[in-house]
Amino acid sequence: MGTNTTLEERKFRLTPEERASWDENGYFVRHNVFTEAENDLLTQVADAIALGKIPFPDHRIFQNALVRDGKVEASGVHAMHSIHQMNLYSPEFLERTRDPRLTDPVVDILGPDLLGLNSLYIWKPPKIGLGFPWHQDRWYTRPQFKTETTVGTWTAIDPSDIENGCLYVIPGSHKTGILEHAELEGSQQQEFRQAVGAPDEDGVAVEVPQGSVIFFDNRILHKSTDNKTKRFRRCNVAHYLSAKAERVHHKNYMRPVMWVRGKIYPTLSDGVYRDTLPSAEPK
Ligand SMILES: O=C(O)CCC(=O)C(=O)O
Repeated sequence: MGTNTTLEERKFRLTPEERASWDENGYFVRHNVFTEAENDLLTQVADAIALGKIPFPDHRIFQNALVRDGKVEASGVHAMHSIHQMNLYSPEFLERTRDPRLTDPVVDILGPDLLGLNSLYIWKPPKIGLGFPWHQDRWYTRPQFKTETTVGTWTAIDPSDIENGCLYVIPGSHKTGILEHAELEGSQQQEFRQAVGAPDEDGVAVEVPQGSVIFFDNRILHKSTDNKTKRFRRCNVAHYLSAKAERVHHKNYMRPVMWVRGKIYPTLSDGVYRDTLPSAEPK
């Protein structure tokens, strides 16, 4: 599928109802966006990486914390938690990140020139898959890019419900600022910190069938719960940034960004991966 459609050609643009939900709540949901076969392709790639059949940098692969800490025994994909930066190394994930079914609506929010920030595959395996604490993704990118917001897309690879650990959001929390985020305690996935003072009672479960996409403002408070079922709860999360955002240089780490569609501007041209998959990351 083409990735550089003109503004007029954008078949998957926002509807007025989605725009209203975006402005008011900070998210909206689209159903039947991807077929099971399309999502199976992503699962095959992710599973092959997890099983060591496709090379991938170790530091981007995370095991389930209970397995990692020796609290439960599990192997293969049942022992997995997530992989980060899939679109830097996998053509299949890069194509998904550039798919207009994800990017057309994002253009209405961020403008025509888009970069990809992170692309994750999350397994949340049966019985041991752990939830994520309340957090705001923007808390992580705020020191690195000058821009109002970034946009996340959360694609359900499996049906996602309260029992297997669906996403929860606090509608409207994208308007109330970025909270402090504190370290987690105990045996949990350590990749996310916890937003301090998030009002748990305001959380709304966003249950979705396979193939649905949740588009969310990266300032929205969101979390997910543990998987208590015998089913997997897998998803692909792709984040987008306006190419007009300015990079704040950090001496130790530059978050890699990937060209998605439209133009690249000098403020960010530094370290943007464009047409080919890189073999190494910028220093
Ligand atoms: O998929 C989940 O359970 C949570 C993912 C999430 O919160 C994130 O990627 O920011």
